[in-house]
Amino acid sequence: MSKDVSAKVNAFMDKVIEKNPGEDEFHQAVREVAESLMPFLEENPKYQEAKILERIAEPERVLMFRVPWMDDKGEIQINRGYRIEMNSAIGPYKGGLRFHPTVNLGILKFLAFEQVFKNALTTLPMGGGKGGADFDPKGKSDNEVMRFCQSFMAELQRHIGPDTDVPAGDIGVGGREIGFLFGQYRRLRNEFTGVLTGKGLTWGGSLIRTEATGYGCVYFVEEMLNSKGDSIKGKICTVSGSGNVAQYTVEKVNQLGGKCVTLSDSSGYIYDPAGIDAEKLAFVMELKNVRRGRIEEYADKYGVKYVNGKCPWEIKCDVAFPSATQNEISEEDAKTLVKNGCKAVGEGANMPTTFEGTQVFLNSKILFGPGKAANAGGVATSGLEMCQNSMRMSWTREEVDAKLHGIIKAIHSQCMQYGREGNWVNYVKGANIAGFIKVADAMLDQGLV
Ligand code: NDP
Ligand code: 2IT
Repeated sequence: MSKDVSAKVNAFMDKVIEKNPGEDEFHQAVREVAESLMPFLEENPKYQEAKILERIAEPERVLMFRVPWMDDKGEIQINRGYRIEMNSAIGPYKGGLRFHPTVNLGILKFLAFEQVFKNALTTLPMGGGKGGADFDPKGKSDNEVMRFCQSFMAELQRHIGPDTDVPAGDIGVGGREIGFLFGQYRRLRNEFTGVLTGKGLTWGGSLIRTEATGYGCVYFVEEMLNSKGDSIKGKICTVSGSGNVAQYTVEKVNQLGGKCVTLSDSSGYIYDPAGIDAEKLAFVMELKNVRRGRIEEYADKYGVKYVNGKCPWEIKCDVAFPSATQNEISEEDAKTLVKNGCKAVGEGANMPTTFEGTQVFLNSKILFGPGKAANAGGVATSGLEMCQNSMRMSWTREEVDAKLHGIIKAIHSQCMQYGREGNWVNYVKGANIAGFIKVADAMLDQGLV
């Protein structure tokens, strides 16, 4: 980047930081996009004159609210709920809800900002939003989770709707939570609509939505590898996390003939050099989705290594699938992965690589699929769920999977179109520019909004 362009990024970021103090993850996400976009904006002054980037970095609306609920002991608990309605230029706000004790305004703003670009890439008409609460579902009974969800929705319901804002799951919000949230919305509003996605199959959910983020991420990596005449088949893969995204990443890698050798949770990781096959994956699903236990149990059950307090990036692999949380791959981790011969990274999680780690991947010119492209299969299938709800129809598993696969291919092509640099593709730049153009053009068309 020229000195002049770099000075423009810094000047823009100084203002963002001044206006949003202490929101480190938000600054990080905006900086990555600004760095990709600035040279493009220099060549396309219409976007600069209309201050589109400055407008996109400012949420349309931020909601923060009290969530009081009563625990099983009869004690009153108070959490903080949020919904960031970031951008609705191309469709209703759309994005997940995260329930995790680390949730704060800056984290949700980074996630909502990423979501705007990601949703634009899906080719579907969805704006960007994100929400959640600093509630920790770990160790809570089903009844406590239900009472929390009901209180959360008692406030959120007045701000959302099938044509306004359509939340879904994210960390700590899966099928159980979406059920409690939907039940409360339906009761308070006396309407049965597609106001949430990730619903159960008997009450408006879509086939493949549960699998979609993991499947989509593997499809995206397969596209990147195919573009180099290679494929997942025979590849050793490291996966972090052991929740929704990680589980279905392992399932799809297995189907395509690769081998996943790690999984993790916030306590540590397991290393199974023989590979996490279908039977072991079924154990993980029962452990994590039903018993809600720790991944360490896998090591006990299958007699493999468990490493406490670390992420799996020291394990040699061909492909890495970070699928737990933000900033889980440091600069050092990225260097280790590249040194050990890692050829491709598919970001199942949102912004799992630090800013410095991303530079390592880009400089080494490996195939690096950033979250807003690689994990867009989840929200894309949410878009397909909305579509089925509007039609009051449902598609078969094969139909939804084929549409998901087509969308991932389209995202990959958009990244190639805008990210090609010689015979290498900078997918970060490609995803940022392609996502930006769609939203920016809609904003230009719609006047000063
Ligand atoms: P889940 O809650 O199902 O699983 C999260 C996993 O990540 C768990 O294994 C959890 O471990 C681990 N984890 C969470 N927070 C931390 C942390 N602070 N440090 C270390 N490990 C952590 O969530 P998902 O699988 O749905 O989400 C994973 C990632 O994928 C997130 O970044 C999310 O934003 C992203 N994503 C999710 C989509 C979806 O459709 N669900 C779509 C696109 C992206 P533990 O059990 O110990 O907390
Ligand atoms: O980060 C994400 O894209 C999600 N958590 C899924 C959002 C959605 O609306 O399905």
